[in-house]
Amino acid sequence: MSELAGLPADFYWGVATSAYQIEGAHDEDGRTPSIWDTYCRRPGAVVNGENGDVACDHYYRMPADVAMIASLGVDRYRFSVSWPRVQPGGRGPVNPAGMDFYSRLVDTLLEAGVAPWLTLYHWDLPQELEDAGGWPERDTAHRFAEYAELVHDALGDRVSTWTTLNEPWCSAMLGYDVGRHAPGRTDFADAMRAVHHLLLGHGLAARSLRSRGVTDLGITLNLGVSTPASADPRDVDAARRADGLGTRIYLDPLVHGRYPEDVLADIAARGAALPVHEGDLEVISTPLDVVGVNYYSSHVVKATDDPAAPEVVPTGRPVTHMGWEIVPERFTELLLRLHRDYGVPMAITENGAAFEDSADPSGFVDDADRVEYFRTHVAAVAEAVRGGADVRGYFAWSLMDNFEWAYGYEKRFGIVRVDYETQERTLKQSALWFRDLIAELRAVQITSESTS
Ligand code: IFM
Repeated sequence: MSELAGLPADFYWGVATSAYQIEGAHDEDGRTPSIWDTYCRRPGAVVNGENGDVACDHYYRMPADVAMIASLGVDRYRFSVSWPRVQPGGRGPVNPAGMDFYSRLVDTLLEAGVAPWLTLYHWDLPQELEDAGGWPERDTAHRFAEYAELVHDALGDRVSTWTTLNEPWCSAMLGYDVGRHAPGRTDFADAMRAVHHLLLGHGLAARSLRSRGVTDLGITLNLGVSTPASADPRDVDAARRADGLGTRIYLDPLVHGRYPEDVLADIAARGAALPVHEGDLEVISTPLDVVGVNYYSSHVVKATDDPAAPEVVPTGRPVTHMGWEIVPERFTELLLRLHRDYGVPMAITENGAAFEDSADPSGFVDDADRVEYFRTHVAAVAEAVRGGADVRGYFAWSLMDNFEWAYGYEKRFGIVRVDYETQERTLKQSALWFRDLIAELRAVQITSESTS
């Protein structure tokens, strides 16, 4: 408990999921395909040819899932809305049946005493918008803002926390440059256009939500620390580039209203550009109430002959089932750096780990490795808070095992085990640990309030 000293009394705890990873019901009640439905059908794209057609069947098991969330004692639940479920095709009127699912979800959460934290976009772009060019097209940003308004019309009376995008780096780079995520395109110039239009879409939606009275508004970024492998100026430059395309290209325009000059130069050297129009940066820098930080790992990078492709050097630290090194101390470093360079309030909107779980006959998983991951990372957050970082809450990724994108169902991030044959949920040791941690912290707070 002492390693958590310094966390404010109103620090909030939650669990997180996203629509495509858990909902299933992929073609029901008027939902149309997203880019992920299409990508999953591309041979070889996803491990074992898996997809989110059924996933955790959350669409039909939502009431029981919310009861399970509430049983953990969390303050908040972070979920995302599936755009093609509530606005099939990405244009036109709302689909009442699809929106009704989220309305019921929000009501059920509120009745259970859990505050909803809504993310508008966790990667499931309606396929029709991709067919029209996807995020490299400017119009997609406008479609996104319109979609945000539809969702706010329906849920704005009950949801107070709104996140526009989840991890735009993944949408742009994995989706349009590397091709390991939907839509699976491989063109760096398109990826750069996507970066700008994702940010523009965020800004347009943020403006609109603000004008409707939203006062708890943010964006979520996946961030880490890039450390040079040596003092060799080439390695130092490789780390600068990684940080430029991973962190500063998002946070500089969002917070300071400008793209970093060195990053623009790197992009230009690769024959690409950010398609910035007059006034865009003003829109993109609409003030934020919270920056969501998703942290999993950090990298040591070494230059190669191709400046665009630095090598990630293993440091020998233990890794998760994703092969990601476990480096909680870099989490502290990251949060302190974000505080120093951007000065924004933050929440940890995702943190967690996949491990090779083995369930006993009752379905229980004694995931000591995951507990240790959470323990050290929550402690790293507290250390950053003691160092001055303004971090307001922490969400474990993920509530339950789910569809891990190109890895299918092979990688399990849940604190709750899902048996995909029966859809049975079983709390893992990490869920019990998380539940007890929250309860203990509350008890300490209540005791200190009553004695002060
Ligand atoms: O499962 C993903 C999530 O959808 C976005 N952040 C990273 C997680 C683990 O890869």
